[in-house]
Amino acid sequence: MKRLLILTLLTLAACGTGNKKPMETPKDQLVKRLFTLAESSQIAYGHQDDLAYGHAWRVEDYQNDRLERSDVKEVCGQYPAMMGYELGGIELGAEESLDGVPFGLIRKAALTHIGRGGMVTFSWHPRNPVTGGDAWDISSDHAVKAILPGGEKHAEFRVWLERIADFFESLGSETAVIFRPWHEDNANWFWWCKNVCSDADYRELYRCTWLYFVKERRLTNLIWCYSPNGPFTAESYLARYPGDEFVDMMAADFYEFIGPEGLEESGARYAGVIKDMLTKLTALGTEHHKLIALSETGLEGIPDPHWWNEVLYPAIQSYPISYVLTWRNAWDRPGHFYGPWKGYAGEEDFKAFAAQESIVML
Ligand code: BMA
Repeated sequence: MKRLLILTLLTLAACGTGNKKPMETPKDQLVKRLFTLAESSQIAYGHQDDLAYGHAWRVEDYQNDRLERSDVKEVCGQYPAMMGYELGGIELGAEESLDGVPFGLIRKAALTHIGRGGMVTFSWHPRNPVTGGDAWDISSDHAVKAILPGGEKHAEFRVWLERIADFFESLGSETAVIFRPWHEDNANWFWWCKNVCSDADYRELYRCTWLYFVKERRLTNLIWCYSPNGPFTAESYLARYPGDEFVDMMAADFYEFIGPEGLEESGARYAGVIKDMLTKLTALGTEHHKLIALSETGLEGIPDPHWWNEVLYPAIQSYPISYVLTWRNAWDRPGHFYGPWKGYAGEEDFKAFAAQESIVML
């Protein structure tokens, strides 16, 4: 009898909480989904601001709009798997982003896309906290110092963080998204870039943002993406890396610009840099156990009608990146587009790209 009792107790203990697998959180599920893509040589295609506007159109009355229109879908019949949205301006309590998109529309677009089975990544180009200029205002080398703990703008910065954290909270506790703050930091065009902010201050800025969101606000549904600009060496990539505890995804941005040498050469040069970056990201991701991605790329106005299949696809196709995102199709600037749209010269080329074996649409 006593032995039976002991046996029963042991069995119960084995079935107890100690043996239970912890519940998978929405963030765990999204991380798993992105790793699965990468491990199966699949790359999710992403487009910035896809449901909010496109080439020569925009959503006017978002509350009564089902957000079905998409330049990408009009070309290939499918939505992108990933969509990017931009939060610049939210820190000031503004109603609309720096690109004139209401934050209510951004929230609805993100939730609509996720509801359809898609994934969302957020960028943030906040104003310069010292000069009041935009994110590209590099006239002061004091902006980051001023908002760090001990700086004269720190209290104001905490209000900024509070506003952006409120936005993420409003997406709901079941919604996981990628957050990609302080990007292209190794370049020289934002007030948090290398030319106006030391490596140590940059790392503190990123960590400070993470600490506020994760530890103070308990926002645990964000995949933290670190994305400097290309090209880089492993050393220069890591020089400002905030640390494994603060980052889930090691990504990078890089665009093609057509130089005086012409289309073909600039395409080849761009592809060479992309391959070099992705080789390094592959090694870094393996070493640090992180997801990797090409978080922003493109060629403004895509003048090469074969760009998608002859330049972009061969450059990315053999790397384990979870997604590639091309930038926005501005509704009010006809030449400022990085994705396809109905009527653009490379429509057929994009269709073939979306149908490539390694490319995943929604
Ligand atoms: C840039 C341009 C700008 C835009 C900014 C933030 O690359 O597209 O027009 O304001 O991104 O979205």
